[in-house]
Parts: sequence; C-alpha cells; structure tokens
Amino acid sequence: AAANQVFIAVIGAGGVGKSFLSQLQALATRRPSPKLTLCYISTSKKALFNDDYSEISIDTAIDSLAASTKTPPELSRVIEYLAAAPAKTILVDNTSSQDVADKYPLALSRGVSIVTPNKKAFSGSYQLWKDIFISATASGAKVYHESSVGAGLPVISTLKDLVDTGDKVTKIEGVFSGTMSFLFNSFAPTEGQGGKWSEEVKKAKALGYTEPDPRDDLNGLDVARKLTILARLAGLPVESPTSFPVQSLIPQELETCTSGDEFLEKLPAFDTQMEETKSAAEKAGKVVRFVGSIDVAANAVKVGLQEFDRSHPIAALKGSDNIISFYTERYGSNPLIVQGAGAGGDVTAMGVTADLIKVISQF
Ligand code: NHO
Repeated sequence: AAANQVFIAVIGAGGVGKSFLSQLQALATRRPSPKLTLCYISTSKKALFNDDYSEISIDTAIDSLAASTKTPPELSRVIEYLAAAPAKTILVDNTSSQDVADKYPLALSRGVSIVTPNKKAFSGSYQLWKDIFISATASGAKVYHESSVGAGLPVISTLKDLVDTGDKVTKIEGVFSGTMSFLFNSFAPTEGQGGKWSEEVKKAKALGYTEPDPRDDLNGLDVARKLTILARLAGLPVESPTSFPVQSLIPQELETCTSGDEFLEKLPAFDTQMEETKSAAEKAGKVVRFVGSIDVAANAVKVGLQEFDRSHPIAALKGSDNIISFYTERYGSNPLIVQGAGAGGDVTAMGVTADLIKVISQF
C-alpha cells in the first residue's frame, strides 16, 4: 500500500460538505504529503467515483458531481470499495443520515477511518455507540466527530482530555445550539426590541445554522443529541436523546406538519406564544435562553428554556455563539469555559478538517 497517499471519500455535499471541500483543497495544496486523493463523492441523489480509484479533482468536484449520471451505490458496497483501496482511506460523512451512521461499525471494522459532524451515530442507541468504538479498537481505524458538538469549537477534544488525564467532570452546562443562540439573541436581546420569532427562524435557516430540517433544532432534539454525546464521553451510559426531559418549542398545532417548509410557512401564526414567554421573563427583569445541562453525579440530563439576569454570560452571548462550561474537580468552582461560533458551514467544516488532519497524522 502507498504510504504517502490517503484516499478520501465524501458523502454529503451541502452547506458543510462544500465548505469542507474548499478546506480540503487548501490543505492538499499546503501539505503535498501524504497525497490526499478524493476517490468518491456523493449526495443522496448522485455519486462520482472511478473503479480504479483515480483521482477526482477537488476544486471541480461539486460541478463534476452535478454532471455525473451515476446514482449512489448501496452503502455497504461503497465501504467495500473503500476497504479495497490501495492505501489508507478516510470516510467523511457530511450528511445527517441515520442510514450512513448505522454503517460506521462496518466501515471501521473494514479499516476505513471516519470523520464526521453527523450526530446520529454517537447520539443514537447506546448499542450503536458501543459497536462503533469496539469496531475501531479491533481494527485500529480512527473515528473523530468534533463538529458533532459546538461545530469547530474544541468541546469533545477538551472533554476527552479532561477524562483521559484523570480529572473528574461533575457538571457540564451551557448553550449548545447555534440556532437557539442566534434565535434568542436576536428575538430577546439584552438591549432593544428584537425581531419576530418566525422571521428569526427563517434567517437562521438561510444562514446555514439550522439542521437540514429546522424542526430538529426547535424541538430540542439537536441539543439533546449533543448532551447525549457529552454525557456518554463523561461516562454516563445515556440510552438515547429521548431518555431525559427535553422541552420542545414546536407549537402543538404544528407537530403534524409533513415538511420543514410547511412548518416555516405556518409558524408566523404562533409568534404570540413566544412573545408571551419573552415578556414573562422581561417582567422579572430577565431574558429567556435555551440551555442544557448534565449533572454527572446525579445522572441527570435536561434541556429547555431558562430565565437569566441580563448580566449573565449566557444572556450576553452574540450571534450563533455557544458557551460550554465544564465543572471538574481540578478546575474547582471556576469552570473551564469554551465559547464561540457554534453553527455555520465554515466553522463546522473546520472541525471536520482538523479531525481529518488528526487521523492522517496517526497513519
Ligand atoms: P445539508 O446542507 O442539508 O447537506 C446534507 C447533504 O447530505 C446533502 O448534500 C444531501 O444530499 C446529503 N445526504 C443526505 N442523506 C444522504 C445519504 N443517505 N447519502 C448521501 N448523501 C446524503 O446539511 P449541512 O448543514 O451541510 O449539515 C451536514 C451535517 O453536519 C449534518 O449531520 C449536521 O447535523 C452536521 N452539522 C452541521 C452544523 C451546521 O452548523 N450546519 C453543525 C454541526 C454539525 O455545529 C453545527 C450545529 O450543531 C448546527 C445546529 N443546527 C445548531 O447548533 O444550531
């Protein structure tokens, strides 16, 4: 096998996937060795690859994919194709697909490393979580998912370092959703009026902050997934993201909408509900924010709205910023805090590209 070459397969070419490709292009130019060879790229509708693994040009990959007449092969066939490549391979999953996530144990057991911002594999069933790490340990293939929490912010790597160096994490809390942060910072700012709830939701989607379906953000599930991932890394065997209390901001009447678009269309009629939540907090001299917490000792995870004084660091966040506080024995009563942009294509792709570099450095 070629020691100076790494094959890369990219599944998913949306907001994050496109940003990742441009970062990959820059990385390949900056670091000519090992040679990073894109050998497969697909969306849910199309695929592009050559049976002899010959290179797909990274800078024109999106256009070539659009022009391709191939439909994506079955995933286990894609994995066999990668496992048979004449050098080490990395699968970059830039989808939010559960089907792709379910195939990680197979890929890892066949020696294919994985880097991904997709939360589904690590926040799905506890069995899948175990299968992933057992398969990776057995084959030596690597799996990194920094961007599954806090986009490119060093959240997962920080937590792993705390745990691996023998610190005891007692509590993790903060704002874990870029979309929710943006929504509340602009809908209920600490100063001034703020915009209409439904208008801000549309903006968050247009800015690439939301999940492919914005309802996954508003129902709290995205935050629940992130907390599931962090809780498991901190040692709690959380069964699933629906096994603890999660507050949804989806109006009951809109729970039956069949598509994200239909939901966005009907949302303005429910703006008054959110206005009421906002003014209730205002009357108490506070602002409302959407937060999550993991109490490790009490084995308790929760997600939902909470009121904060205007001077509180959580109230004062800007844009799509996340803030994550790690309370540990070593850090005492002053938590280790990670803060910054927590959503958007470029910052999410940054975490993916950095993970890719980590994997390559271990080959
Ligand atoms: P898109 O733009 O919808 O792109 C998805 C792509 O996957 C499309 O090309 C689609 O064709 C392809 N696809 C779907 N299913 C497929 C399948 N079975 N086979 C092949 N291709 C398939 O989604 P994004 O925005 O690019 O997101 C991609 C992944 O990154 C998702 O798993 C998402 O959860 C993850 N991610 C995104 C962000 C972000 O900011 N956009 C973040 C983290 C992870 O930190 C960010 C975050 O948590 C955002 C969150 N909404 C928040 O905090 O507000």
